[in-house]
Amino acid sequence: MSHLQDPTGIFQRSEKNPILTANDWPYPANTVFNAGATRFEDCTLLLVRVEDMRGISHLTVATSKDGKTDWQIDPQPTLLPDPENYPEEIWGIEDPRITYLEELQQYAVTYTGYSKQGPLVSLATTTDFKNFKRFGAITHPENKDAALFPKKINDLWCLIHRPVYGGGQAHIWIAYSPDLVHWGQHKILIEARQGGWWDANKIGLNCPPIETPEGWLIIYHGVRKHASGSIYRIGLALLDLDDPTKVIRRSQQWVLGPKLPYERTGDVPDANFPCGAVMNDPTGELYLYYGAADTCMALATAKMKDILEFLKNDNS
Ligand code: BMA
Repeated sequence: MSHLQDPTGIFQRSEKNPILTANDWPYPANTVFNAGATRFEDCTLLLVRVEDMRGISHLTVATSKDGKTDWQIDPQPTLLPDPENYPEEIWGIEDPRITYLEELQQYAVTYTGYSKQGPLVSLATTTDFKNFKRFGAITHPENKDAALFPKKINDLWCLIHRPVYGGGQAHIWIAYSPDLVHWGQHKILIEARQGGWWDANKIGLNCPPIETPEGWLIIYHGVRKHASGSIYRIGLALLDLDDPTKVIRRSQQWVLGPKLPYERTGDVPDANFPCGAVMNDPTGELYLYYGAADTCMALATAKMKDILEFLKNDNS
C-alpha cells in the first residue's frame, strides 16, 4: 500500500500502528514512546519510555510473542528515576537503548538521565528486566543518543554517543572503554550535514549498531529545523566491522520520515524516533520500533537485504 511507504519504499509501516499508546497503559500516563527493543525469552521486549502526568519519564517493559500484537505491559513502572542516589536522574530517565553483551551475558541499557545541568548518558545492566544494576552517569552533559556495540572490538568496549557543544553542534561520536565506565579515545564518527539537507546541523544514533555481513548498520536521525519547528527523520550508515571508526557508507536520502497522522500530530509533531530494532531471522526482516510524535509507539519493517542494497546505491 503506497500510502504507508516513504518514497524509498524500504520500510513498511505496520497496519497495526500505533502499536502502543497511553490508552493501553495499565496505569495513568501522558505518553508512551521511544522504546528500546530486544529479544528476550522467546518474546520481543520493549523498554518503553513513559512520561507521567508531571512530565517526568520512567521505563516500563512491554512484551509480545510476534513483536506486533498482544503486548503484555508491566502493571507498574519497571525502572523509575532514582534521584536520591543518582541526582542526574532528577527530571527523569529517557530513551533507552538495549544491547546484549554476550561476553558478560547481560543486557546493557544506555539511557538519558535528565539532570539539572542537562541530559547525559547513564548505564545499567540487567539479566531479567526486573533487577537493574546502575553504573551511574558515563558521560557529562550535554550528551544523549548513546548505545554500546554488542561485543568488544580490539579488546575494548565501544560506545556511540552524541555530545552537544560549540553553539549547538551535534555530531555522532565514538569512544572506547576497558570496563564500560571509563571512556576515552573520543572521535567524531559521522558529522551532521549542512544547509538544506534533511540531516543538517543535528544528528544522533537511534538503534544500537547491528552486525551485518557488510558492516555495522547504523540507524540514525537527522533534525531539519524550519520556520515552525523541527522534522526528525531516519537515515542509514555502515561502519567497518573491524574498525568502526571507518564509515563505509552513508545514505543520502532518509528512509523513514513523519507522514501519517500519528507521526505528524502529538506532543512533539513530526518526530519519528526509534531506540531499538529486532532482527526477525526466519524472514530476514528488521523490525524497527519508533516513537511517533513523542506520543505513541509504532513499527516499521524492512528486508535487511533491501537495506544493504539501498546503502550500496544511495551512498554519498
Ligand atoms: C530528541 C530526544 C527524543 C525526542 C526528540 C523529539 O532530542 O529528546 O527523546 O523524541 O528529541 O522531541
